[in-house]
Amino acid sequence: MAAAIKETVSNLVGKLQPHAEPALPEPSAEDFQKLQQKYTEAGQGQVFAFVDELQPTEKTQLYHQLTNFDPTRVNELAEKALSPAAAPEGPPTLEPLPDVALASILDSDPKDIQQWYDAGLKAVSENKVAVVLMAGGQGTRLGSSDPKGCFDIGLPSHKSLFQIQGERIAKLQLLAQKVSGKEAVIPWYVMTSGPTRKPTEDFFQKNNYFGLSKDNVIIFEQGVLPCISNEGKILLESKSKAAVAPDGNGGIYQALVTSGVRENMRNRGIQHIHTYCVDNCLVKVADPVFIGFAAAKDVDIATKVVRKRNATESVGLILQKNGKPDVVEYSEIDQETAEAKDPKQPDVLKFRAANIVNHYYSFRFLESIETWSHKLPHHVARKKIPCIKPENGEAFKPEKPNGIKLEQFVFDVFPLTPLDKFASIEVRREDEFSPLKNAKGTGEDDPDTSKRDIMEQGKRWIEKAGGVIVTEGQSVGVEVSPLISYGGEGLEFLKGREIKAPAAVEKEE
Ligand code: UD2
Repeated sequence: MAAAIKETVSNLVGKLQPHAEPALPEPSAEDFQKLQQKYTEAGQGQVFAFVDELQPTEKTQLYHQLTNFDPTRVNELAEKALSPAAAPEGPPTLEPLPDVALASILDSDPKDIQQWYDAGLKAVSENKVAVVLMAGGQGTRLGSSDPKGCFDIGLPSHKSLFQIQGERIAKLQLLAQKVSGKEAVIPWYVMTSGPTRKPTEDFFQKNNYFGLSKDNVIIFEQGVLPCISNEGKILLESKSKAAVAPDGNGGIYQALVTSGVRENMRNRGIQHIHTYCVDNCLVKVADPVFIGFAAAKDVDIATKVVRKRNATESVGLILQKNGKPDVVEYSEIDQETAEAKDPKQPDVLKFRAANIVNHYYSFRFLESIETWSHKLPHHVARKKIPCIKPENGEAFKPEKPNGIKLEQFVFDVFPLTPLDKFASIEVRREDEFSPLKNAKGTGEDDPDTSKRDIMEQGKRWIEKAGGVIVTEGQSVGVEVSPLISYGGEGLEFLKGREIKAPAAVEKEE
């Protein structure tokens, strides 16, 4: 009797409590039992260890979360992750990319670059270009709890990374409009993860989408994967919730399909997609040169690289693995390969094409996602995962890694492309790559280096246009708003003018 009363009261209380999310439909006892049996048979029954203590709404939440995973698949991934089989064919052969797949802005004919730019801008003016921003990562190394795109790197304008990127899109739309005489739209698809979705949506709304039309800024969410103990068991975050983590930036492919973003692109007639990393303050969003370069080569995938700073820089390496284009991530490269020297130039690294998370896809390639996305490997990150102890439900905050997070990498799709449908192009680091990875004061890839690189770029642009920078004190250059110049163009009005640095050029006088 008491249990019945308790059930009735909790049901009533359950209905009275405000729901942040729309109430999930309560599963039937039979459906719940079926799910519990599926997990138990897969040896993952521990996720139901405390189900008898749960309120009906908690049981419903647990049910709906767990129906998203296949415990048998989780076991396969855990098995592969915890006891990886040695590659039957032995260690892979690694070689730098062949010249046929490696162009470089540094030594390209300026006429070619201008042709690529014109073709790319034309594609933008015909509304064929879209942008996907990967913003689901959590800025743990940066020490900020906000999504990285919200970060203020300390520019005179105090613009966030999201605002800088949004204004570059706005400016490029205007440049394209000048070409075609009609409105150009570059849809901006922003991929978030569980932890970054709401704060990102709030930030975009608060900033009125940085002047873009909200119809063309679509925020979507990537998937999650369960966190797994070192014994291969799904960990519980609480008695009614499995511990989960974003499925890596390689989760983008499934997310493009399940979120309806790919369909939205199809309906808009998109043909070219630029995908990039949120923390690179110099990123040329929807870069017309890059779009024109990839379109001219008619490739399915293209990627920008910069010269690796040194053997230990935390970047993936674009190379040829067993004859296919591929990337070896910094967390998985052996020291010998990282330090190997070019036989023809002994003081240059043999593997020096650094990945900068700056990729191009043809839309036709994204139409084939369902045929290969399930083949992408999962990478293992050994982490300290707060959870509850399965034996007694006590909270456990580990001092050392107590389990693994599985994530997919966006570039693992590269080997699925034949070399003649793949291209990479080397760009200047000082013009295109300054990642924000570390907390202030680290001295490398931190807010101060981001600010320095933007201000110095503005200084170079102004001096190239004939402006004169008058330095006061320890100037670090000039911030040129993206709304004034996308890539250094249109600054002729500064010819012969003196600009006291540090400063911000926000409007055309
Ligand atoms: C990334 C690259 C690395 C190198 C380095 C340079 C990958 C897998 N690795 O390493 O090769 O280029 O950057 O900056 O790309 N993200 C998501 N969802 C996730 C995880 C990450 O959207 O679940 C996004 C994240 O918001 C960022 C980008 O992917 O925009 C790269 O993530 P990161 O900065 O955590 O990657 P990092 O620095 O380990």
